[in-house]
Amino acid sequence: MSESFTEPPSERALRIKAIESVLLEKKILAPGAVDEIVDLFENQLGPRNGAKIVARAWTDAAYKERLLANGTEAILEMGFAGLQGEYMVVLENTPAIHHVVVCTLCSCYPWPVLGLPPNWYKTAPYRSRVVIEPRAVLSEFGLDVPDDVEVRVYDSNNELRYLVLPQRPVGTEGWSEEALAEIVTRDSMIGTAVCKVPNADEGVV
Ligand SMILES: [Co+2]
Repeated sequence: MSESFTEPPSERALRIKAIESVLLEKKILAPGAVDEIVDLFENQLGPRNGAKIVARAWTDAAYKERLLANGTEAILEMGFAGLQGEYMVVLENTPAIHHVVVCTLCSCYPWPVLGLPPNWYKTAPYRSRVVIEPRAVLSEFGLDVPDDVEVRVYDSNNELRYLVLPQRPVGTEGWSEEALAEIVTRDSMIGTAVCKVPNADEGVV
């Protein structure tokens, strides 16, 4: 919690803060509004759409088939489409293959299903390193992919955006679609995490 342990903000962050301060001072912006909007798009609204897609695919085999055959159409079927999601391809993670998504050129990201990209997704180290040493990068995210699982890196671009369909965790048999959607995280749909049953690891500590 101590301020003294936090990194100094980046130049861009400082610039944004400065703009925010001016807008607040001129009473154009309500205090906290920017943080709320960013949080809404980055963590709440955006990835919740993708989570609904994943939960549906986990519980409806026919839907999953359509989703993998034509991501754009099947995602539209759930009501999600638009800017930065005009052409979608869904990559299914299996016990043998783990997919992870990047945009090596800039920060292409499927807005209609994931919202705004997290900051790390836009950084040069992630964009370059995940292609060269995906296992090492995933490990830094806390995800150690077993050696017998193949890691495939997909590079997004202007025309094409990817959504990872994570594996359904063991122990979720009989769960409702709504309950399943709750455990689908943003990072699991980028491929830098896997879905877990909450508290499944606890008790070991
Ligand atoms: Co891009």
